Order: sequence, then C-alpha cells, then structure tokens
Amino acid sequence: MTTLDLFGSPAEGEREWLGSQAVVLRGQAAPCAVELLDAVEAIVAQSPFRQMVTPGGLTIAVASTNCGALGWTSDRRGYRYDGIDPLCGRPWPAMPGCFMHLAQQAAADAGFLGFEPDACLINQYLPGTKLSLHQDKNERDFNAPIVSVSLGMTAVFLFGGHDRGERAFRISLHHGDVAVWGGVDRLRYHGVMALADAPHAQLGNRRINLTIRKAG
Ligand code: MD6
Ligand code: FE
Repeated sequence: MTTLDLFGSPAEGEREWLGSQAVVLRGQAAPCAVELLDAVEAIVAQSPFRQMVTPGGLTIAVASTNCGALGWTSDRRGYRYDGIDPLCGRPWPAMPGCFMHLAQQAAADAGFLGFEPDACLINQYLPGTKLSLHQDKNERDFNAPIVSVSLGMTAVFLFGGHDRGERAFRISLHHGDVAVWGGVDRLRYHGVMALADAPHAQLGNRRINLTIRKAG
C-alpha cells in the first residue's frame, strides 16, 4: 500500500515497482537536491542547455546538455553518444561525484549492483514541454540500468511496454524522486506528458531531469 502524505504525494522512502526490474524510489534525491542543482549550474556554465534537432529535422522541445565522458546528442546525422560537446567543441563537463553516488545507490536499491555510469543527459522542461514515447537504444550494452532523477516541477512519466502501442502506466514524478529501470524492463517505452504550469518552490517553472547511464 502506498502511503500518501498531507499533500497527496507518496511519502519519501516509498518504493513503487513499475515492473519486476523498474522502480520509483520516492524522495531518494531530496537530501542532495541542492548539491545536484549547484552542480547542474556549474555544468550549464560550460555546456549550456540547447534544443537539439532530430534526424528528421524537428526541433526537440526539451533543452538538453550532458556531463560525463560521453554525452547524448542528436542532429541531422542521427542520435549518438559523443565525448565532445558539439556546441563548444570541448569534452563534456565531468560527472560530479554527487551524481555518481546517487546513481550507484539508486541502482543498488533497485537490484543493480556494480553500476558504473559514464554519461548523464540533463534535460530542462518548461510548462507545455513533453517527451514522446521512445526506447533508450543508443547505449552500447543494455545490461546496465537507466537512473532518472526528477528535480523541480512535477511531471507525469509514461512507462509503457516493449511495443509502442502497449498501454503505458502514468506516474507522477516529484522533486527528489528517482526512477530506475533495467534488466527485463530496460527497453520499455517511456516518455513525459506535457508539463502543467505549476511552479516549484525552489526551481520555479522548470523541471530538470538527470538520466544517468552507462553508454560506452
Ligand atoms: C526525461 N529522458 O527527460 C527522460 N531518453 O525525463 C529520456 O528518457 C531520454 O531525453 C533518451 C534520449 C533522450 C531523453
Ligand atoms: Fe529515454
């Protein structure tokens, strides 16, 4: 049974399983949120948020940057991981220790020991921004899980099946929640519904999402 607090949100520390190897760890990032956001600010000063273009020429609504040895990018040539930020021609900023620790702890709590991430995609959402259902398939090996950290405004996360048409779970992700999916759930379709305009106390009308992966 999920315990709801006074505001109707699940209590910190709750675990909600979306599959046998997919879980939301409620509030796991709350204690280090300020540290994470300070680190994002330092990363963005080096490699700013930018809207990437799909191979088909559409501008992606979400604004993105990366840290770590590899960064996820998209342009007319395709989706891929690259060690160089194409915007500034330099390597992506290093993965902060707090990202690494949080991701490894969350992965272990979800049953994935020995997670060694080398990439973190940082996404910024504004009210109305959405992310269509997709699978994460650009990583070299699918044994490592994906760890997704939500900061700022609440979003409705969609977690579907292995076919795009399968019915997707809808689950609200709040500031500090961490979702982890891997193993048999690693290639499930997922996305984010258009964000409501409901400003967050610390971050205003923004949502920042960190997806920490092993890409190489
Ligand atoms: C999110 N992002 O921003 C989740 N996956 O909440 C993703 O799932 C994602 O933004 C693959 C490539 C780009 C992405
Ligand atoms: Fe994804």
